[in-house]
Amino acid sequence: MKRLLILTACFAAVFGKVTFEGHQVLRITAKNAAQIILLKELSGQEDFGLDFWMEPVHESLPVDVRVPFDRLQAVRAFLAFNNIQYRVMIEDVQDLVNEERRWMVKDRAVSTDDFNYNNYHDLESIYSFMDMLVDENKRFVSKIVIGQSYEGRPLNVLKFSTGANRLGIWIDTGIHAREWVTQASGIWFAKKIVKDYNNDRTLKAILEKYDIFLEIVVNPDGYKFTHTTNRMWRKTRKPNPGSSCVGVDANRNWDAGFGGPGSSNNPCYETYHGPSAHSEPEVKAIVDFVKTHGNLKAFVSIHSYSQMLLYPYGYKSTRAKDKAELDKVARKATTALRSLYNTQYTYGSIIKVIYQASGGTIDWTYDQGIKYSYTFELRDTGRYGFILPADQIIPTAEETWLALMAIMKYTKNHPY
Ligand code: BPX
Ligand code: ZN
Repeated sequence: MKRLLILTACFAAVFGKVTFEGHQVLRITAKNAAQIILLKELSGQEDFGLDFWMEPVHESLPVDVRVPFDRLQAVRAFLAFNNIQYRVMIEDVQDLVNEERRWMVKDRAVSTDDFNYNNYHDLESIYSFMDMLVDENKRFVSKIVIGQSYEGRPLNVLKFSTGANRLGIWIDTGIHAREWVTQASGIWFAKKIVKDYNNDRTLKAILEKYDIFLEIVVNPDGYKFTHTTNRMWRKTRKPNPGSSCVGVDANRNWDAGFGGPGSSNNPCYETYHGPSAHSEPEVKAIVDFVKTHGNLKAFVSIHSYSQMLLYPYGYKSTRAKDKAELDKVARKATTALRSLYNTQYTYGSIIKVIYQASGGTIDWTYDQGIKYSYTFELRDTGRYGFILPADQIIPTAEETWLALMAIMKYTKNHPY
């Protein structure tokens, strides 16, 4: 029976879509450091087939893990034997994935006005959205191709600009493929900017001093793969020589404490840092853009989930030089965010609020001199995790926009 299940899983992986029938997401709450050590041992067994959505780090943070059907009994027994508490967050992952797919109809939008913002879209639809938006707003919006993904897809950045020689604000979504609410929010932000530019005085004032650069799909190969093959893909899609495991964690690939704690040198891990800093073309393209531009003043990189607003550092416990100011702006931003739907965010430095993580995006941008470097972890806090229902896309984007506006407005008033 077990052999049959493994065979079925391999078949799905090679010949079609990976399915998650009977997979559960468990939320494990460790009582003490000893239990965390036990959970780390479990997560270190890469061939055991568990997918940690939230890694074990410290007993103050819950651990979320997707457990394949044929591993459930063993995991439950392990937890029970060690007296570790847990509850089932998602009864059947495939049910949620099916529900998500039922909503996703093929797009036939011919303009950005009839685009369905309250839905998830495949890569082609997102790319065609960008082209429509540029076509409709030729003087204000343009598309820059900053490079090519490993599989040869264009890395598109939308540029919102009302004049020459401006300072810059960068926003990106979708560096991790499976964090679908981020790409969907990125689409909504793009439309919001063109809609509000003429009505919102604050946004107008921001755009009089700054260009906004928005990369909606930082990791297009991974995003494509989450649609065609494996909804739970996180990394890039570059093969790793000498390993059958594919991809690099693009949020461990930056030259900021590269290869240090909180990243893995095992290509089969979700936090694999890659063979060298900036080895991934998707990361290198942004690195080149940041250096060539030379005048970005804010850099916001958006992930999900956990409802957090984070600032440097992640790779070291040293306080950022501007910690007090970064903290103040984070408070303003999360307060603005909460004002809409009462969504609660925590904020602070990466290493304090989540965990030590080396080679992360905003540690690098901060060390390049971009003071207002932030990472968001959008909704939710784990009820649905990466499979956030589509009816939460617009509310998530709306509330996040208030936080982004707070950061951009502060940046406008404090460019140095
Ligand atoms: C965010 C910024 C810098 C370093 C780490 C993070 C947390 C982020 C990650 O581990 O890369 C968490 C996430 O968005 O990937 C969600 N997750 O844990 O899967
Ligand atoms: Zn992420």
